[in-house]
Amino acid sequence: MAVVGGGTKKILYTLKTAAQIGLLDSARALGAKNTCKACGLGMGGQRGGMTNELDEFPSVCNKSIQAQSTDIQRPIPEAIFQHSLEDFRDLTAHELEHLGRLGQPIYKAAGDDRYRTVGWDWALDRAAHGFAKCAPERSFFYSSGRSSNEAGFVLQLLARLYGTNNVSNCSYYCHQATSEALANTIGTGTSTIELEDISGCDLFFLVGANPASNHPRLLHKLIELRRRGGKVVVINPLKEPGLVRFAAPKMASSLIKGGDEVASLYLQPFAGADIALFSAIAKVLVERNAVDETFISAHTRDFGLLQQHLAGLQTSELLAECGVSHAQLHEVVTAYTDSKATIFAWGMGMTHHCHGVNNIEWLCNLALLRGMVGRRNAGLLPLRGHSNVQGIGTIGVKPVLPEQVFSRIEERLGVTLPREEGKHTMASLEQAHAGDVDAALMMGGNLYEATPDSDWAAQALDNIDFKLYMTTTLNRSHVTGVAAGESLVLPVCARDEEPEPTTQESMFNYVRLSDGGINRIASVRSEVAILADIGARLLPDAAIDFSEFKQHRKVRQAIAAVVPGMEALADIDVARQEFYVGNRLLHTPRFQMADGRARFVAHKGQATPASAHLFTLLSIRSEGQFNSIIYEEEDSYRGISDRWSVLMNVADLLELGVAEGDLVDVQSDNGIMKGLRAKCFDLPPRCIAAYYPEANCLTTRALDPRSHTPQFKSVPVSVSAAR
Ligand SMILES: Nc1nc2c(c(=O)[nH]1)N[C@H]1C(S)=C(S)[C@@H](COP(=O)(O)OP(=O)(O)OC[C@H]3O[C@@H](n4cnc5c(=O)[nH]c(N)nc54)[C@H](O)[C@@H]3O)O[C@H]1N2
Ligand SMILES: Nc1nc2c(c(=O)[nH]1)N[C@H]1C(S)=C(S)[C@@H](COP(=O)(O)OP(=O)(O)OC[C@H]3O[C@@H](n4cnc5c(=O)[nH]c(N)nc54)[C@H](O)[C@@H]3O)O[C@H]1N2
Ligand code: SF4
Ligand SMILES: [Mo]
Repeated sequence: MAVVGGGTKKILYTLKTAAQIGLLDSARALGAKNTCKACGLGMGGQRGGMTNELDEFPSVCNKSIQAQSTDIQRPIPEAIFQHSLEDFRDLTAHELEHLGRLGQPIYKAAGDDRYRTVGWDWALDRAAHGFAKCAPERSFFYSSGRSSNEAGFVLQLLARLYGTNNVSNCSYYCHQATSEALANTIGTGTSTIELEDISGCDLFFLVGANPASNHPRLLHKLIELRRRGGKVVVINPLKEPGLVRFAAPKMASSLIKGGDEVASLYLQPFAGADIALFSAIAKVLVERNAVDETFISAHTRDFGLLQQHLAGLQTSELLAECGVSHAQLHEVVTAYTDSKATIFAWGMGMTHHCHGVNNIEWLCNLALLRGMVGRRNAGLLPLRGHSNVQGIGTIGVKPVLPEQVFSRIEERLGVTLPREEGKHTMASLEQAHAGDVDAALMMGGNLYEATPDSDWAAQALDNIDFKLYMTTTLNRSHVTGVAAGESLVLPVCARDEEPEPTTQESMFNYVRLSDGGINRIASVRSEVAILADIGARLLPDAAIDFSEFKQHRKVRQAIAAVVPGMEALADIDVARQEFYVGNRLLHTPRFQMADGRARFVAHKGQATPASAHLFTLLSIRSEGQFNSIIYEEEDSYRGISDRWSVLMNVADLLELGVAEGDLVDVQSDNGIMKGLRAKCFDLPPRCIAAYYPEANCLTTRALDPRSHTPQFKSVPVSVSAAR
């Protein structure tokens, strides 16, 4: 097969002439006993295919099928790698992902302009060499949330025995604010409810999330809730069409009538102004004596502080700050006081702000005020992103291990771990940008496109001498920010191809077992085996025999021995018994705080810092993407056919003299997006929305000081008609 020169998109031309693109058997994939790879809601596992933990079946989910679609591709033909990095960078994210599966290790030497395929033995030696020649404190290890508990555990142990706690995961771009806030208020860091509790609640607050696209099966639950007379309150600046009405594919009755109503009440505060709204709700609850005094005095502390704080606020000022009317405030408070069992759920609209932790502490305040945490059918539900992001955190892929896990690893595995505090994701990239990182391992994910301030991110990554990626398909990180240093990319099995079973934890704290076992591409390897092989080469004298960890059961036994609540993992492959992580679900008000009481926290809303930019940009996801993986251009629920679009309020369009469909430029302190197609949308004035990851050329590196999460959803920008 010849590599064809000339013109753009040469690689695609090569592929076309080779006619090699094709799909491998997909029918088996959908029926097999594996956890759904896409979102954190959790589906499949030992119940099979699309069944959930309540045995609800069948419930086809578009996202799950999309996630399979890139895994079941044929391997990328070897000749493609004769192309230069520049050719690869010409491709769109969609084209890169759809070149096929990475079938063999590829390597690029420092300064070279292209990858070449290499053998496994050579690649593993090189991987170990890349870390052996650097000082551990000048390295970091990152994992996305698609990898298994087993791979995550071996990754963090490898890093720590090598000598660094610089171990982080994508939750530092995602739900870290949730973990911080919940630890500070109720003493645990995850959902207090299980899926079944949604079947028993009568009110559901859905704040800063768009599950119609991002957690599709949640919509069935919300429609069921509406049908039994319950209410859904949506709080979101953007009027999401999929949260107004939704046609649930599982429900024939829903499809026939053209969809069901989802939101009973839709509040649209200004972006980033939610705390003003939450404060107003809390103030009215207190003024109306509609708080649960018995619960507050028996199970909480610091209510006095909150009362004092609320007394100093004016309701009308709070409403002016968030742009919600008195009538709507009255409606939401009435819905809440009428409810006997309320659930609060939230997503990235809460966490992607410099006050992300404060936002979530306020949601906790609202729940605690009416005793809605620590009982059946009521509680707190963070809507997690990746299908195993919660598990990756539970088993220790984080910069600071809980003291108990740390000491148990040392005692029970007979090793000594480093004591220095590890760095979170952005801190490691800052270190890289300063030229102080020599080696990095990235298991899954797409750090370049996930990070704010794209040019800066590329530079930070390019400053790392040796980069090791583990992936199923190619993405922009493998071809951007790799020009200067050495880069090695290893092809891994997808979840259903794992040679041995693996486990995953859902956002309801439910641990599933995936059988794996489908052999699509013989030359790819399991993440656990790769890490164990690197461990054996890099740390031959370690107190742990990494080769033993190639047996996933051995890894699970180690996790069960050191992570409290995970004991049932030890024999899950024999018992085939999926389980809830211990001490997480809160069906009684016993909080894991020193005094057993949950805590109220009183923060002011965030004053918007003065800026020359008059608009605030929210970066959002479309129906046709999973993070940086773009499956299709179209965003069906929002009726947008082109990702290079910007959603704007009609008054702003008029003021700029721009008609719907015209092109506009959006500029921040970091960059510019030129020629975005204006789409008239129902969102507050001066607030605009554009798609992530493209919008990361505009986002800034401002972080929430408490969770270190970038403010992806409140970026100061200017908008003008395209020149
Ligand atoms: N199809 C699909 N599914 C996915 C993903 C995907 O990319 N595609 N990604 C996965 C991942 S990793 C994650 S984390 C989740 C993300 O799922 P979501 O949490 O739903 O994430 P987003 O779409 O980024 O943003 C959610 C909503 O926040 C709103 N919002 C923005 N700013 C504010 C604000 O200041 N206040 C309030 N109240 N709302 C605000 C936006 O309008 C948007 O509707 O989805 C997971 N599932
Ligand atoms: N502006 C802006 N930026 C954001 C966000 C936003 O809303 N706005 N959202 C943030 C959020 S919530 C998140 S979670 C991050 C996402 O950040 P990441 O998790 O780092 O990125 P993804 O795009 O999910 O990674 C997709 C890649 O994972 C690899 N992959 C897929 N499956 C597997 C597998 O089974 N094993 C391995 N080893 N690799 C696999 C493939 O290379 C695929 O291209 O982005 C963050 N960045
Ligand atoms: S809702 Fe999430 S976990 Fe369930 S099938 Fe869809 S993508 Fe998978
Ligand atoms: Mo996420």
